[in-house]
Amino acid sequence: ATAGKVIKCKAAVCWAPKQPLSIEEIEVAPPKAHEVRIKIVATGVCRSDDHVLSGAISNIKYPLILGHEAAGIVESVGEGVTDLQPGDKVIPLFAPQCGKCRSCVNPDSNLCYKIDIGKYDGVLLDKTTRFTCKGKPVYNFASTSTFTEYTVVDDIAVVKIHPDAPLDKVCLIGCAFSTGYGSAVNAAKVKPGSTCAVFGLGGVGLSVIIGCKVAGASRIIGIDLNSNKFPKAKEFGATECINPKDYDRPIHEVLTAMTDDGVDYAFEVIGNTGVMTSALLSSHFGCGKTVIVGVAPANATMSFDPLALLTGRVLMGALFGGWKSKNDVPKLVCDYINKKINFDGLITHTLPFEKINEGFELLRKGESIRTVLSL
Ligand code: COD
Ligand code: ZN
Ligand code: ZN
Repeated sequence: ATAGKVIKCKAAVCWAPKQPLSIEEIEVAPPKAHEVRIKIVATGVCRSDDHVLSGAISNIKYPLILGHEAAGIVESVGEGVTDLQPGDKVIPLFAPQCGKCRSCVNPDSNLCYKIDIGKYDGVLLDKTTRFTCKGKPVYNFASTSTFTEYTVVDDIAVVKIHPDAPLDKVCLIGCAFSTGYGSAVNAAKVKPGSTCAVFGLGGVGLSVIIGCKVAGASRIIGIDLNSNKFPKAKEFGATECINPKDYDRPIHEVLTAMTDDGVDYAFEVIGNTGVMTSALLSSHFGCGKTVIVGVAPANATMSFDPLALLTGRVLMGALFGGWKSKNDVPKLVCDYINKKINFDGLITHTLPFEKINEGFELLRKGESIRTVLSL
């Protein structure tokens, strides 16, 4: 009944940084060719959304609708959309997969050229947006914009998932879980019996721990400045947790002493360039691998003695856990349904969509791992 028509609905509009999101009535235009209109059912509150709210991302365009970790149901599709139909359960993809660009055709890369993160053009592929509020266009965020009852995305930025999937849980496959878990099993390729160090025990860091455990690591050391994060980390599989504040020497020295000259795999899941160097130096000089998962502030640089790499260490990064989103997200959903993976414990809070600002407060106070908003 709504197909082909403009939908009026509620959305959390970000008019400017450093102020609460405001729940507004917006208009959502019908999907154009190769676009999909989705009814969002559940969406998580992620640190990256908060980075925009805090003003940390300078090249973003306002007003916009944030949110990129979600699950929903297709309301209608534009011309030429062949892989989706109304009623399908879906997950929007902030890391799209066009299937045609140099990265998409390379089996070893997942960084599709059509990704908007970093560029922050804030529009769909046709360079316009489907949202308006109070007569003004409202920009998209991360190809997805999920803090709204309805959104429109390009068909390369959404994928159909199994009809049995619980949307209020699998929304985390849209960001936190996949990013962390894939960093361990895909990017680092953690081996059985190995020793891992995970710096930062937020939702993404805990998902790295889940991945290390599934991969068979025998020691998983969690590192965080907030010791309140330790019980949860241990629940997910950390064998030890340490707080840098409890030591008067650099944390990489503590770790190398604990691990017979360094860990096999180190993960930076904070976005702090100093911690990135610590992670690198915590890894074994001859065979350690370090994966950067956190996004550092704009213009930040990392510095270290290149000898650190010359002796055999590997330093790499991965976005969205290295997953090719359209191919891999449905498989991760099936792994969840079949209980091969579980991340329910990441969801510490659930709130109605209207309380979205409370969700951000919980994240800022360090009280929540993930808040899932229901629409
Ligand atoms: N040393 C040790 N621990 C620290 C330090 C420090 N110097 N600073 C902060 N911490 C701890 C905090 O106490 C907290 O527990 C943890 O680090 C960070 O957790 P959260 O809850 O703030 O963040 P997450 O887990 O939700 O996400 C963190 C990322 C940095 C991974 C995230 O913001 C990010 O960059 N994501 C990956 C990039 C990406 O894919 N972006 C696109 C969509 S998200
Ligand atoms: Zn995210
Ligand atoms: Zn591509």
